[in-house]
Amino acid sequence: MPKILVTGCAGFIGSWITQTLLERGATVRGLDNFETGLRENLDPLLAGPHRLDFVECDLRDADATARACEGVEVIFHQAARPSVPRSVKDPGTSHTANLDGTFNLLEGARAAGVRRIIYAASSSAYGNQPGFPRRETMMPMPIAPYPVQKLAGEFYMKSYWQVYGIETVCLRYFNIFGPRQVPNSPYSGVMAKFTLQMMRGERPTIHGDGEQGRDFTYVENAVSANLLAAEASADKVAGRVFNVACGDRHTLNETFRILAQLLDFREPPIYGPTREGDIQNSLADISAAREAFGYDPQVGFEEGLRRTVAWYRQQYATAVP
Ligand code: UD2
Repeated sequence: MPKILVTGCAGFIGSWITQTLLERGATVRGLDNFETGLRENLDPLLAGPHRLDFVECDLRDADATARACEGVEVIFHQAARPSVPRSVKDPGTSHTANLDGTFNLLEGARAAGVRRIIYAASSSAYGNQPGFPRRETMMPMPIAPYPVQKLAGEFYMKSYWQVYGIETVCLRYFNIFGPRQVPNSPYSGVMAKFTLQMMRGERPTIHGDGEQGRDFTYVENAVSANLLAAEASADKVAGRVFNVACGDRHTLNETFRILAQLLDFREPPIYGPTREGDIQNSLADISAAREAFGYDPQVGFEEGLRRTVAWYRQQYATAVP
C-alpha cells in the first residue's frame, strides 16, 4: 500500500479514516493541530502493531505542511474548522484554517509529487436553491462563509488536477454523525449535541420549527466512501465532485423524537429562532458515487443513531450526573 497522509487525524472523521487504514495494514502519517481534534482520539492510533506516524502540525504553517507531505502518495484531507455558525461569528479564523490550510496542503503535495488527494467537501455548497435531490451538476449557491471556504477548496482541488495532474477527488459530506463527534461545544453537530444534552437531562433547543431536513449520514459510510475513492481508477474520479450521503431526508423534529426514545428523555424541546446562515433542506442523489466507485452506504439513519447513542452512553457514563 502507498504511504498515506491523513490531515485532521485526531478529529471525528479523520480518526476513523486513520484507524481503518491502520487496521488494513497501511503505512499512515497523520497530522493535527488539536484545535478541534482530540488527543484521546489519537491514543488508540499510537498503540498496536501498525502505529501512526504522528506529526503535530497546523496547515497554516506552510513549511511544516510541506514537510509532512514528503514521501506521501495519497492524502485524505479532513482537517478543517467546521461549523456554519462558527464561520458566521468568526469568518477570518475559519477562512485561514479552511482555505489557506488547504492551499498550503496542495502546494506541499505538489512539491512532494503526491499522486491523489481525497478532499472533505461540504453539502452546504448547495445552499437554499430549489431542486431535490441535490446533484453534483447543480450550480453551487453557498450562503455562509464556511460553505464558501469549502467550495473554494473544491475549486482549488479541481485546478490542481487540471493544471498539475494531482488526482484530486472532492467528497461532499452530508451531515456526518457518529461516535467521536464532539458533543459539548456550542458549535457541535446537532446529533452529538442533542445526545449529550438529553443524557444530562437538559432540553435541547431546536432552531426554527424543526421541520428543516438533513440527509444525516453515519460516519462509517463516509469512511467507506473515502477508501473507495482512493482506490478507484483515476479516469473515474480525478477532478470530480461526489455527494456522500444516504439519500434520505430526516427532519430535526423526527431526529429529536428518535433520540428521546432511545435515551428515554421525556421533556419537549425548546424552539428558538432560526440560525443565521442555516439551510432549510438537504437531500442527496448518491448515484454518481455509486457509479464511479461503488459507494453503497451500509448503515442507515436509525441504526446509526442507535450505535451513536450506545457509544456516547459508554463514553460519557461517568460524566453524566
Ligand atoms: C453543515 C453541512 C454539513 C457539514 C457541516 C459542518 C448543510 C446542509 N450541512 O451542517 O454537511 O459540512 O455543516 O459543520 O449545510 N440545530 C439546532 N439546535 C442545535 C444545533 C443545531 O436546531 O443546538 C439545527 C441547525 O440549525 C441546523 C441543523 O440542526 O438546522 C443541523 O445543524 P448542524 O450544525 O449539525 O449541521 P449543518 O446542517 O449546519
